[in-house]
Amino acid sequence: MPRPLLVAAAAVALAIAVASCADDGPAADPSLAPSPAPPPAPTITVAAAVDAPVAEPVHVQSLDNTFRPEVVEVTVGTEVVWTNVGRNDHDVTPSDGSTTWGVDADGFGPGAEYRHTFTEPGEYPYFCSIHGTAEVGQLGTIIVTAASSD
Ligand SMILES: [Cu+2]
Repeated sequence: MPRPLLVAAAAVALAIAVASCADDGPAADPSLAPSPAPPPAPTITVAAAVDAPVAEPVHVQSLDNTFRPEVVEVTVGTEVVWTNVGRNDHDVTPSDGSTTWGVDADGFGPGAEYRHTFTEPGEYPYFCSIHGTAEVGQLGTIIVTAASSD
């Protein structure tokens, strides 16, 4: 093999090697390297805001044979809890015939509890049908007022 050809071949090989070496530039460019994904933002769960502080329940005792206190005033959304602290069965019967609240004697024996939350302002008279009528005897009234704005 003539010597000049060998030198030329070596030069070509060297040129290829240099070119291929220079060609790997883009991969080495740090600006093109994929950046690690940012950590996900922490999820913060906030409890639903409550419009007004939750009022404590208001208690009415059923004695033999009165409701005490006989008249109770609460704001809308306040739970009323009747407790039969007597020795006899009683009931809570809405005087206007409403069936959306009240409890009969089967559910309101001695020691029993009945709870109701009034959602509309108004006067809610009631009685015990065992020991009274809507006009006389074991009577009570729940007066529900609009929620205070503070
Ligand atoms: Cu009664």
